[in-house]
Amino acid sequence: MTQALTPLSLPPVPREFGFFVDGKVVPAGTRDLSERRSPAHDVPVTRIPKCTTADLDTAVAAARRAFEDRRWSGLGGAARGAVLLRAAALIRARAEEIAYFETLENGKPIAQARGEVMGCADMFDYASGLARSLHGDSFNNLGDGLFGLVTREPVGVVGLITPWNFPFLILCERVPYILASGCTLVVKPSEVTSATTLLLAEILTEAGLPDGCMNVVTGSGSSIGQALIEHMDVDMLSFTGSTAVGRRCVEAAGRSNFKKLGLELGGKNPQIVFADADLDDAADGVAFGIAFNAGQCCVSGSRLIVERSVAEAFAQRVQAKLARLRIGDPLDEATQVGAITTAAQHDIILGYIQSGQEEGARLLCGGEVLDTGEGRFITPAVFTDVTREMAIARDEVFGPVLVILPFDTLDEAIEIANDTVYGLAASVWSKNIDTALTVTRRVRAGRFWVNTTLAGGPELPLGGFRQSGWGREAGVYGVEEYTQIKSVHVEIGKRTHWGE
Ligand code: TXE
Repeated sequence: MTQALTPLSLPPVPREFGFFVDGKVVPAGTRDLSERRSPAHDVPVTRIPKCTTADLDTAVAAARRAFEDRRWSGLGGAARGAVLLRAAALIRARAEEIAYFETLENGKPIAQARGEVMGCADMFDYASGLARSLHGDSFNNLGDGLFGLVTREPVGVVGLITPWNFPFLILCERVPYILASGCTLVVKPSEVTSATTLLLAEILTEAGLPDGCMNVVTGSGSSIGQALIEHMDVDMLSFTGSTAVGRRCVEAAGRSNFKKLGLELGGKNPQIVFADADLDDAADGVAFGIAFNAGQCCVSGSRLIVERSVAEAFAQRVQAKLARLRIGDPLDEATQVGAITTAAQHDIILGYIQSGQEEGARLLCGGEVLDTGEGRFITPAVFTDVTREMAIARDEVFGPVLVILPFDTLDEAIEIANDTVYGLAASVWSKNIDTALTVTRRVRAGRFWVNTTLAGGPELPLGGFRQSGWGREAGVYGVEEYTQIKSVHVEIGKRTHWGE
């Protein structure tokens, strides 16, 4: 469904949000508010309450009550699916409002934000079917006296912590699947991009989700986030963010109640380009892979591993594609690359661009701060003469910084691609099916693209190998992740007594 577009302007005053517990918006009251300024315009756009740990306890208690009295998990899958379908329709109906706040808080282009919101509605559509099809297994081969069943049950109360790069998309890659499984949840969105999570809570209530099934507490990672990961009454935690905080989640689970964990962490993802690829397609994909969302993607293709015979010419093609990008005001319909979301991230990116040059890499293009008079924008940087030891080649920069590493043989390409602690995503570009499939098999990554990049949808799962995380979100696997398995042994006829 498309909506009539009106020219977008900044809000005259920041919109104040409450947090969300037990089916109701809770106004900030006497709590402090954090004011979010648009990273592209540097004006205040939202005000969000800083919840207390007592607020978190109230939210977890509401989710616990809603889980234990079976008001959600006790419904049939069809009834749960119907709520998710209604939510999908309401997301589409409010797409313009959601995209607007996503752009204001995050700085991403409005056209991109709209596309993401529509993709999110599709996640709810898909998950509604999963609520109905989720099932276990049976064993009818245990002899005449015994029948075996394997059933799936929702894990319980889920804590969900999300980052600022795709606030609504990452949320919707998880929430409909969590709800399809029958779990209830408490979400802690990033403190800089909380608005659209609060809108989703309203939408789900309007769609008929029973009170207490989706709660949202807002505030900082170090206070509310830390309290959530340590909470004794949260059965599972799904965390997306930095590797450092992912480690804290593992430690906190060990210190508290051994809650089950799903983690989606960093990436340093290879784009492997062979000389026999369609080089124009590949250059387009590589430019998109590093500049999309201003490079602030866990799945950004930040390492270009390219066959030496074409490396120089290919770098020029990528440079030409990047030079044509329209970077700037994210409220402009034509903008392709928006702002850097946080001041801290802006400093991190510029720090890497400087350290790359200090370590001896050559800055081929970009890496400049755009002088727009307001806001934070960096032009995509491409580095050559890079060695694998350099920080720009090893660390997740989380910004528009591409490093080029040439290779001579297929084995060397695979070896370079695997020379990272991460394993989130990878792309291979080749017209030779043997080459493409060999690379796909041997490079360690949870998501793979062949002759494309950053493609996705609700059916295919997300998640990483190695230090990129644990577990999978989305797809059938995504809903199963929020279930636990029970084995049921059923005696048929009279039991054989012990000792007889
Ligand atoms: O992430 P954090 P930040 C990477 C990226 C970036 C770096 C820092 O490299 O430069 O992380 O970004 C919450 N207990 N990625 O600081 O801190 C926080 O409030 C519990 C990659 O923003 O990990 C937010 O909701 N929660 C990544 C969420 O964790 C805590 C996406 C993510 O914030 C917490 C984002 C704590 N102690 C950043 N501290 C990806 N791979 O997608 C923070 N949080």
